[in-house]
Amino acid sequence: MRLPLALLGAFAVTTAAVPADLPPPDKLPAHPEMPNPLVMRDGTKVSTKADWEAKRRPELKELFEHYMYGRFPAKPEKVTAKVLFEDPKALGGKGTLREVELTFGPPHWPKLYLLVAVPNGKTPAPCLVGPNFHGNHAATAHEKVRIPTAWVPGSGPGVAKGTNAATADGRGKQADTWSLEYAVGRGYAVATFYCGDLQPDRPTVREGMRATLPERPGGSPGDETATIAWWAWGVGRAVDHLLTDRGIDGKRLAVVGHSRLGKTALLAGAFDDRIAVVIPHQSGCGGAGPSRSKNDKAETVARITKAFPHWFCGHFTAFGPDPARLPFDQNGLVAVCAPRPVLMTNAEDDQWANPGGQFDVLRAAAPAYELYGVKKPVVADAMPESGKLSAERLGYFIRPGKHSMTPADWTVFLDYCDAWLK
Ligand code: GTR
Repeated sequence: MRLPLALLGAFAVTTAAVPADLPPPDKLPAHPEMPNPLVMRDGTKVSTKADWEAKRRPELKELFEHYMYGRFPAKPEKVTAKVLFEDPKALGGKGTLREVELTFGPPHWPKLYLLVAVPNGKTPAPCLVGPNFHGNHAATAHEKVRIPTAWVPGSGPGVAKGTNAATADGRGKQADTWSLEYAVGRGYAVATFYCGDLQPDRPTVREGMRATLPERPGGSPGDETATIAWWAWGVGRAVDHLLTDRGIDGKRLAVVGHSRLGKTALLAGAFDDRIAVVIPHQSGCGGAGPSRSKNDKAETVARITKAFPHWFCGHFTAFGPDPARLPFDQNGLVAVCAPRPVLMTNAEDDQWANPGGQFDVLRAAAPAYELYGVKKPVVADAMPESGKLSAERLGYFIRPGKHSMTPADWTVFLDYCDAWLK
């Protein structure tokens, strides 16, 4: 059942109803190890694909909504698109670049601006879609690309000191991060949007999509839709549009995101079955990294909920002192993606994102894939060697270097997509 939360004119954001009997975090039993995704709350183990799909998978999704990301908003009734510009000879003549304004609510709601690069002469093309940190204008120097008017992080390219306003100085400064020209050269479309247009990345202000929810007396309830869930929902709106774009093959969509947006990519993939391949890049805690971390250099639930309380719902903060009480770990979220391919990509110097813990998560998600008859979802018991892509259905990659999304990472994303989408 889906319940309306905000009724504004003809539009409503609805979110899933969560069973009333879910105990508060401190009343949950502790599981020191990552829980088996196939074991139901009542202790029964599902052993068929039918029971997984009808019982355990929906239960897991509800648990993730209630205790971690907040209620996942439903699809809006309608998404309208207005093309802001189109250049058929962009990206060194290899691609068509367009920017589309997506509206899905009344005029005062945020809009999503989707930058779409499509390879010329190779359509309908598979497409990687994902949110960006600083604005579409940073992903390409193309002068027609819109500069965000919403709040942007002060650390972004072309943002003057002491301001949170994007400027034309940022144009193309993160072209490598999105590698649009390279991707179209390999026959892939790429679609990206600035996450802050939907939900600015700051904790204290009630703005963006969050402001469309009714204020509740006593503050936000523990399961209110949090920032990462709004970003992931935005990926779904981009997908709504991409499915109407004749240049794009809607059956071959991959979601990609870096770091906090990698957490977003995993959640988006888990909650939107239209996405065929899921690539959380260096996503760490709250993404593909385990909440029950055994790596003392990695980010913990306590640290992340203190620094970024708005990324998760209120209940998640309560698990900081004792993550063993979580009724799931991130292997459960990967399991929700089954049988679709998931690739975790990492860097050796980025221990904060817990590359080793992510490999454990990958392995602990395998039982759900096995229900679909996938024989060896993960390549091996040990982490693949550095620089070598393991392109299994539960794929893994680690390279030398640090926390960043680089052209070399795009080579790996697209090699993996070649294996699963070509
Ligand atoms: C860090 C945060 C990480 C990661 C990263 C990023 O400060 O601790 O969880 O999300 O930011 O998004 O770049």
